[in-house]
Amino acid sequence: MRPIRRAALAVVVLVGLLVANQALRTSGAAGPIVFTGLAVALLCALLIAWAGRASRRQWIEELRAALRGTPAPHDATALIADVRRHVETLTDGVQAGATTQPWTARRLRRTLAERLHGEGVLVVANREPYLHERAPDGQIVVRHPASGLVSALEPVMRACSGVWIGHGSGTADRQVVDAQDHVAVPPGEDSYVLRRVWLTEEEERGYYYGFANEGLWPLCHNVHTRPVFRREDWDFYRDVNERFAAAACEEADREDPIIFLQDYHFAMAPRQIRERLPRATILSFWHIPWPNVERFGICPWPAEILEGMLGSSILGFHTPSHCNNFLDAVDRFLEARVDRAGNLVVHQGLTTLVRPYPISVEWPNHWALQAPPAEDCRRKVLAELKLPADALLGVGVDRLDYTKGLEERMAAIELLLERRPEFLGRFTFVQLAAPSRTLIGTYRELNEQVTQLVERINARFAQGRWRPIVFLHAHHEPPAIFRYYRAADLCCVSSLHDGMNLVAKEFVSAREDERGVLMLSQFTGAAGELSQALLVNPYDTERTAEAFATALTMSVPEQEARMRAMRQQVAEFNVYRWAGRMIEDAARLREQDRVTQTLENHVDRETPPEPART
Ligand code: ADQ
Repeated sequence: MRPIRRAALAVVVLVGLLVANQALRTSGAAGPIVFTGLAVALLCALLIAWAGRASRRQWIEELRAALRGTPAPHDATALIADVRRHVETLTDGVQAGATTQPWTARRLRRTLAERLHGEGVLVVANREPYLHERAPDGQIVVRHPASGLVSALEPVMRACSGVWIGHGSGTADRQVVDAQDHVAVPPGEDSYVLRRVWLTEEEERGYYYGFANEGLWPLCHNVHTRPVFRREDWDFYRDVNERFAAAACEEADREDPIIFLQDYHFAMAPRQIRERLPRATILSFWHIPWPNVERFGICPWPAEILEGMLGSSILGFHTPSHCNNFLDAVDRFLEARVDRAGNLVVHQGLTTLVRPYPISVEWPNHWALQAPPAEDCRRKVLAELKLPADALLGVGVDRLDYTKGLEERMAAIELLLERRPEFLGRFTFVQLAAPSRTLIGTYRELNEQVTQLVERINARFAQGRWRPIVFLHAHHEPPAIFRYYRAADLCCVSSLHDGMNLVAKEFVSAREDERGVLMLSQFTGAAGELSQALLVNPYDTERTAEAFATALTMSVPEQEARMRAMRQQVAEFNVYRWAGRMIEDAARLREQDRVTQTLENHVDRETPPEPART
């Protein structure tokens, strides 16, 4: 094909696809408009492609042949059939997306089967969903890690099947894998495969504790903790990303797999995978906030990180403001085209869709379904804590992390008890705090500070056996956590900055009795969705203390009205919707990619070779 004709075709196809893409993006309920946009765009591309490859004389000959009923040398039937098939797939998807049916595990499975032809998903996440640990009695036990990412993604994998590639960090992890480092999970259900990647202590220190958690984690959270960036950590980070990228490619059984990368541990992996599998559909989700551009510039390798991430086909954040911050960073640090209206970045010929996908919890929550009724949970928890039946109970459930605002929470409880003595001896706050990242000094210091603060407040207000704060510094398995959620009169989330915060949504999902009050920091992504919570600024100790008092004295009808509204919100915007929307977007991208491929293949096949130049 002549270069000029190829270029013209490429432009037309591109325009066609962009029109279709634009129509899809602005779709919502406008199904017919989308359909028309798509059909017109594809038809234009098809006709011009077909017409463009023949000269005028050929065109007339083909027309005459067609009229005579004899097959033309450049019969477009195959092309039309192919394109029609792709248009049908695309419009099926648009119609499926426009349905008002709620998102469930079943619908997610169906979406995968229909839109991605049942292709399994390859998930890459640092944290594994199940750890095998050697217990003191020598038995191997299974543990669920304290991680919002795992809580969200695990139900999605149970629904979708596929392979989860994660760091094998349990003490007995090696004992249970096969020769491919695979183990089927969940134990006893075997819904999907866990592939474990092994890291040396040195690698873990540099990549995980160093670059990811002393560098990127504080960089992305506005919590006034200085990020630490070390050259050797950065080297480990890139190398370990390469290891995970290689593992994902090994697990792929096709040249265009769907690979779903999780979080700030894998900023470099999208491009590393793209280099090995150019046709892969790569989804990346960043589970923490993305900082503003000045803050991001603190990182010594901003361009490398952005380029790594732009290997993704789709890049998801929790909120539009995180997306905008990311686009600002691309604008500042890369030579790239940023299309803000279309949420697109085009960099070195690759297009990445950058969109908000607010994460959530499964609905109904299987831990809530297994938990005893609220009355029983309350009785059991009060008995464990040796509290009377009329005690007022608050709960906090967090990893022990400086972003979660534990000290601010304790300060507000102290002020509450100082100002409102009627709660002395009546209100007990139980803090479940999972040890986290304990190799990092800042986390060990936080542990010290919170422990001392709790001791001081308890010493100040103690009455007989009663203490205002019960600090349970330990990992808790989900059944215990859900028992506390159900037993409590209030749940307090006081993060100083949080991408989403799933504890808030878990609490709501646990309260089918429609009771209990959620106090929620305004600096969480969840605050944008759960407006019926008591929103607090954790830096404002006075108002947070007042909010505790409001929660503890809230009438039952008001609790029910607020909880009902929040339950509706979380039920509808659940984690299946989160995953489903990303999968639908991925399916559209794949179909668009296939249309382009089909047109190119047909044109290349049908075009006679150019005469050799003399
Ligand atoms: P996290 O910072 O881990 O998640 P979050 O979303 O609140 O925060 O999830 C915490 C999870 O750990 C919950 O599932 C909770 O039940 C569990 N957990 C908390 N304390 C525990 C304990 N003591 N023992 C055992 N389990 C405990 C990151 C981001 C968040 C984002 C999620 C998901 O920081 O902003 O919401 O990813 O994207």
